Amino acid sequence: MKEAALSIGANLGDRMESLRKAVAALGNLPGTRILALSKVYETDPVGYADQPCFLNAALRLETGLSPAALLGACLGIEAALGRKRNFTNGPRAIDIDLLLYEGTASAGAELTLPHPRMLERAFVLVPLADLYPSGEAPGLAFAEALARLSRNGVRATGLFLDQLPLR
Ligand code: PH2
Ligand code: MG
Ligand code: MG
Repeated sequence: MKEAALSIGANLGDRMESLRKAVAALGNLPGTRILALSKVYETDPVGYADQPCFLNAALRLETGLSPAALLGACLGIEAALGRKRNFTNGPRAIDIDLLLYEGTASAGAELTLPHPRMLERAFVLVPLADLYPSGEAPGLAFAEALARLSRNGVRATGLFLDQLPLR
């Protein structure tokens, strides 16, 4: 089994329901188990400002799937949950991003690991720090990057994905 860290986000429709369904679907992938879930944060949009706030969270899972298979599964879950691809950084019903996979560093047309923009994004690193409080994830030390980022646009909601029944 390999350990992976993912970021999930939603800013259209019932955002919490979308995150919950994404977690349930990830946990149902073959040979895959959710290990830990971050708190749920409400975050100001980054990259393209004129859109609703996001709910963001992060999770750790263990899986027998390869990085490419896991990425494909994430895209499939996004499609099943009604994601329509419109424009870069635009609004979406659900986004599932593969951040880290077992310390792998690789660059490809489809997938780069660690996720190439994660160290610039408080909406990724603040939830990730719930999972790795030391700021050391397998293959990536992110404590310094997190310390440099403003947390202004990232607010804890008091919502938790793991206290809700999964359907
Ligand atoms: N995702 C983006 C672009 N901007 N902003 C926030 N707050 N949260 C996101 O998940 C997000 C974003 C592209 O994937
Ligand atoms: Mg994304
Ligand atoms: Mg994405």
